[in-house]
Amino acid sequence: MRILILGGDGYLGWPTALHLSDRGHDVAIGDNFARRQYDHEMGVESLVPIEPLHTRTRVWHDLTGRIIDTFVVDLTDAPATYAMVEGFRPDTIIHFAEQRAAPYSMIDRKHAVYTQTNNIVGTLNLMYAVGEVDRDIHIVKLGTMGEYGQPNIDIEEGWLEVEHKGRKDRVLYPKKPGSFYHLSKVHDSHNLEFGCRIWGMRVTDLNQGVVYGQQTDQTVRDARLATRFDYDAIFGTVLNRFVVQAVLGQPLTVYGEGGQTRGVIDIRDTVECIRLASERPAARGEFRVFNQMTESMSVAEIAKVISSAYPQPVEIDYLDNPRVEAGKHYYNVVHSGLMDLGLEPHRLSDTLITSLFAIAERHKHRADLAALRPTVDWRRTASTPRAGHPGTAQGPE
Ligand code: NAD
Ligand code: USQ
Repeated sequence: MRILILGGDGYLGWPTALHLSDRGHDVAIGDNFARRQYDHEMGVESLVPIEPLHTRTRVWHDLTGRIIDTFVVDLTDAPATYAMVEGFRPDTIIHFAEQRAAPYSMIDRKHAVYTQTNNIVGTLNLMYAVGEVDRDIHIVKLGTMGEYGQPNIDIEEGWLEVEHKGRKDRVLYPKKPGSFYHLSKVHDSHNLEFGCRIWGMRVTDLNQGVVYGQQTDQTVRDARLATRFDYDAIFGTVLNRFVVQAVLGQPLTVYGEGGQTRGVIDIRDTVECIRLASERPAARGEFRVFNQMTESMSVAEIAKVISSAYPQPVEIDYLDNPRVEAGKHYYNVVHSGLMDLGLEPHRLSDTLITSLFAIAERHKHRADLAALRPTVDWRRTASTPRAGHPGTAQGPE
């Protein structure tokens, strides 16, 4: 298949590009390097050094003979987005290309507006490009488990059968997201489902849980193929952060009492889920939703697993929660769709955690302790994300 990976320079997009290229697909990447720009803006860096995209694709070509084309395109630029889709003519587009950090979207008005504009307008431009160029292109869109929030009923895979006053219907599952970032994903889902109804588009919306891990079968072949490993309080996700905190001898930062429960997934399963969804496209007019997670864990449980696996004593700090989110709640998620397509999940294991400790150990000299503490407060309309780094996102307004 010809597969265009938008956001292919990012944490998940890059290893997905390698995974699909390794399977023999013709892969191209589109990215505007916004993610590298946020690092400059916030004064943070991936713990594992990452190469420029042109070096990554050259190294992959030298190792395998396979070519990955690149398009430097901002999805909010409609003509450039159309030209990319028209020029590459993909069978499948995998869309990772959004601002994906909840704390970044909650810094202040400017960052909330930037996040929603970047994500929603980018996706809308992509939908129109597909609508005009070829409606049979299958869009595989990265959504998030956080679209659902933490409802007091079971979370189904995207759709809910409801009976109300004696009548029945099948509706998009009601959403209760917890940040302006997560809200942008809800708006995307609704726009895409509408595209399926009006234009007969083929869409798979992958509601993914929190990803952990850093290596895949392809990225380990050469250090220059490494993907990002974020540990700072804006972009670092919880399990990866706890691993780095343990190795640095810093307390694990549990927000609140840690009863908040999330779906989680190993990065090796992420790339495999994307392959499975791409190779078995949604039908014409179908808005197909999968819950892309393999297990549920509370934050306190994650902290316990990491601290027990680390050979030295690890302290756990229960901080006042800077976010507004349910502390203890019901959480039961249906996630059988990707298993039905053949996913064989990696469960969180001591082996994986030990390998993450080793990666963090190797690069710990690059860590900046000041970047570990949370600075963005959901209850305020403006936070200072970093002393000396007030935040300068240039979002269209
Ligand atoms: P990332 O920030 O590392 O990668 C996103 C990439 O998209 C970056 O390379 C960025 O430069 C690019 N991008 C952003 N806006 C763009 C635009 N307007 N035009 C072109 N390129 C643009 O994020 P990630 O962790 O790899 O996440 C990828 C996707 O998966 C996101 O949509 C995210 O919401 C979703 N997701 C991530 C996780 C996770 O734990 N990392 C979990 C669930 C869902
Ligand atoms: N948390 C802590 N301590 C920390 C960091 C986080 O207790 O040091 C808690 C948060 O309060 C939250 C949970 O851990 O309850 C998850 O936080 P996170 O930062 O790991 O993840 P989140 O903000 O939800 O966002 C990440 C990705 C996002 C993706 C989402 C999947 O950045 O792109 O959409 O995970 S999900 O959580 O299922 O919505």
